[in-house]
Amino acid sequence: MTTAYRFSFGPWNIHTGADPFGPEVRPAIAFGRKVKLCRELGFQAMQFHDDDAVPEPEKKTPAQLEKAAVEVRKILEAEGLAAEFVAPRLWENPLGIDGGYTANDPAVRHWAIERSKKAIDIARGLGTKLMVLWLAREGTYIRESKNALDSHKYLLAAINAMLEYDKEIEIAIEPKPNEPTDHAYIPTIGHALALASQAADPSRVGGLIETAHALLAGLDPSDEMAFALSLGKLWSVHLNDQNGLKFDEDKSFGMANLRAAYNQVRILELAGYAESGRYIGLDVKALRTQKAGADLRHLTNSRQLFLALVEKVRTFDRKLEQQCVADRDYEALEMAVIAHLMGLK
Ligand code: XUL
Ligand code: MN
Repeated sequence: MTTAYRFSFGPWNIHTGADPFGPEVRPAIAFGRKVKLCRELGFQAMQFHDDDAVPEPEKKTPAQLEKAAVEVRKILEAEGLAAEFVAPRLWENPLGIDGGYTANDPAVRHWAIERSKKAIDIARGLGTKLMVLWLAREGTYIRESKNALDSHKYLLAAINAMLEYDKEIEIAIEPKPNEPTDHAYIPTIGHALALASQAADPSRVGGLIETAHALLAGLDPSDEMAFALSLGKLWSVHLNDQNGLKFDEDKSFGMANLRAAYNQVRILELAGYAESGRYIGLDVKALRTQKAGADLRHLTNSRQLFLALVEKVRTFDRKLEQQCVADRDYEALEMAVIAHLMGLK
């Protein structure tokens, strides 16, 4: 088993099982315990929404935010952990009901940028330079309700305001095509990196690709990753899985489509992602049916499967691959991949 990869997850990936149709089914686990579990389960970093780290950021000054975040950093460091990134959580605040950066109300757009600056203050305290933008409600349910031409300008303005506020931070856009909105702006990594190229400092804007989000856009996650990797822009991943076009399931990595999981690992291996020092983030959720005490398997299973697939990629017969490609015998190549995954001789 390789140890070169570094893993992360967020506090929201250990949760009570509440969903839109029912309440909590497992007791909440305190943040301090989650940090300990993070290390015990073999992870090296935690991911944060701004208010995962510091509650009610709007009520605090930059100095207070940074100070509070430094305290969280100490809790992490006591376990040998780092903070991977901070994401401004605009979508849970009533102000952001119709989006933040792309809201029709200029006062809301202003709030969204100010809140994002507060997330940057928190990132400073936590000791990370990486900000993640999941553009949750930046889209529409009713197409005519916003002017999409303006929306894209507003998104760029928000990104530029963040880059201007702190000259060190880097922004990874996490594209997703839908949910909670009907249609989200910036649905794919192509959109994200096109927007990045127009930013005031394009070198500080990249992407984070989540398996399920790419699948919801009808795209192959490994090709989405390859596109970003080829441009040096894959700054994190949210590996998970997704059983077709339905709600964002956040299934354990590889559990719906093992072959697609293998190909995601293959592309990360081909690109030398482990050596880049970037993390393998697992944005997975325990099934609601899991009992308390058995509600961490989604994290351990995903990590274990990832590492097993790294071995599969590394032990695939390269000569056979080259021969199949040279012969243009892709049927043979495909069977060799499946046989390798299944352990057939
Ligand atoms: C939503 C999602 C978020 C982001 C972080 O689908 O994936 O958890 O990863 O804000
Ligand atoms: Mn995610």
